[in-house]
Amino acid sequence: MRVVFVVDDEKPGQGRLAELTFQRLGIDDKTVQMMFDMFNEIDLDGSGEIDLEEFYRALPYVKRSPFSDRVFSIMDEDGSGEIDFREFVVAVWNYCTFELKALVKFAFGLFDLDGSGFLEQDELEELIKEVYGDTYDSNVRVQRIVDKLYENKDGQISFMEFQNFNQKYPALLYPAFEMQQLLRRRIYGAAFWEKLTKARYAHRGRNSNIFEILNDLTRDKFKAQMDDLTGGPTALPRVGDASAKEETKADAPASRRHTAKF
Ligand SMILES: [Ca+2]
Ligand SMILES: [Ca+2]
Ligand SMILES: [Ca+2]
Repeated sequence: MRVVFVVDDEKPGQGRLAELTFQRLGIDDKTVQMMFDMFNEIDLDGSGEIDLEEFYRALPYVKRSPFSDRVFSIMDEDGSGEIDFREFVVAVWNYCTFELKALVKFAFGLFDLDGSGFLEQDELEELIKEVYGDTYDSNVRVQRIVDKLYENKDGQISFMEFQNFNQKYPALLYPAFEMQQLLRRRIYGAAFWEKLTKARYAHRGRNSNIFEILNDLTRDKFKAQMDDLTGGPTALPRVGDASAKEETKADAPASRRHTAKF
């Protein structure tokens, strides 16, 4: 049975903050519903959030690794350990509206695990293993690309080098593009996302990242705005209790994410 999405502050990621976020991203009701259907499909136990186990079940071709755990934690914006509906929509929108260069930058940022601004050899190997999985060692074409990437390098690759390399050898990140295409097709079709992608970069500029777009729509800022409006603290739904201690803990991963390169 299809569950219709209704704004409900009692449910994590389905309250007013979610509604405002979807509006900001230019996602109409029909698309929200489509993403809600997908979200409910992944949320096997019907808890209203996606946990790590459900995440991996939804992606049976992904083998669990530090990298895929990192993808999950990036989606889990408030660090609650589960992905609520708002976090899900933001992540899907962000990924599906990346233009080529932004997708390359996203991949670069994901694998620059120590945040040095460069991909060191171990990070690069991790990237290739993750993107190509177990077939990496036996994939002659990928091996050749990797050898090329290491040629004349000082053991670290800057974003510029990485980007230039991708232009010459798009096969390196092909699986990442393919995943974007699959996701786009599954949700609303490629044409729809092409339109949103154009709108994203036309309205917000080439360097806009998701944090700038939603800058005043973070959980804490939204809460402060609502407090101003209502003259008192607003109870926002969150997992567990909203004690001050948990607030600090939950905020840590989010602020760390701002330093990641998207
Ligand atoms: Ca669940
Ligand atoms: Ca969460
Ligand atoms: Ca690095």
